Amino acid sequence: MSEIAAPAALEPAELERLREIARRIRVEIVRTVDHARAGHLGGPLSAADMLAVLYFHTLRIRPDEPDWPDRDRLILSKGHSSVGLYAAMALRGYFPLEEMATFDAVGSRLQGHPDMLRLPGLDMSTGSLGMGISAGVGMALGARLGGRDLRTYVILGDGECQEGEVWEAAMVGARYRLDNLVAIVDHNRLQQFGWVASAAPERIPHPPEAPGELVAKWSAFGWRVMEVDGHDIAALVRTFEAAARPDGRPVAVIAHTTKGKGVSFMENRYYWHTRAITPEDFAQAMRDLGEDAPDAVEGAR
Ligand SMILES: Cc1ncc(C[n+]2csc(CCOP(=O)(O)OP(=O)(O)O)c2C)c(N)n1
Repeated sequence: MSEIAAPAALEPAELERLREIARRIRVEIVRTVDHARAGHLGGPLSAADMLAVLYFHTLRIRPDEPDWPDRDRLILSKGHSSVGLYAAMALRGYFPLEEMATFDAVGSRLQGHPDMLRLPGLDMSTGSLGMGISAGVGMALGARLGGRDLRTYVILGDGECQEGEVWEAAMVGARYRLDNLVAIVDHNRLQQFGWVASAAPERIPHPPEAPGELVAKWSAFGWRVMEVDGHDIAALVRTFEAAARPDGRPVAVIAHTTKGKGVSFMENRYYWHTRAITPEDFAQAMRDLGEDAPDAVEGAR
């Protein structure tokens, strides 16, 4: 019922480059949330690899011309993971990396949830879960009607897929055969307070999702479904390449991920969805991510 993209050659140097970018995105996520003393961690960390591949390999974009009409569109529908999106955008050159220090501050362009009216390069304001995919359907339909060959990518959370609006949009996307639309589900099996199944032994407030349920649902709604290890850079590259070959159906990429990926004590812990970081946590996180942090413990705040 789902596809797995066939292996394709990816230059070792390109693979290394993308891995390093994903690592740097994770470092920026932790550093920024620590500095702001607020923000989400688990969700952005789980999406870091897909953001690296999208922004540095897949998307047709011009960071110095953010309004370029033919750019691919990217909507982070799970807008609470904005800090990961900002890290990818800063590293890609949309704005200076130093600006990350303003994250979540009053007046900053980098709000806790993405605000397209403030930050050039954002295609959609998000934060209220469930809405991004509807906007993506509109953008994909608009692109087709306008004769533009751009693609629209929407990143959703798996918890977000509990929102009814997601499935209204899924119906419409299939109805209009929007094969220029790719929904990427960050399937980390956790949300704000737990869920689902074995990954959350501490707390399971919702009924466990059956294995393969998301695959079955998107398929039932008429979408072409692909599955991928959401932390395997090479697999993400070839999955997005395969997703770009149109066959008359919108594509749902179910990316199997780990919430908090890359920071040992955050992985698979729902309570790291959002939480303040202690100096000890920060030092450990930097070590986990391959950064030296002796100064940061003392000087971070
Ligand atoms: C409509 C709506 N309801 C509730 C929230 C609060 N909220 C923010 S993140 C989150 C959990 C999201 O879980 P998931 O979609 O799985 O994202 P991830 O695990 O990748 O962070 C919730 C309930 C929200 N932002 N929007």
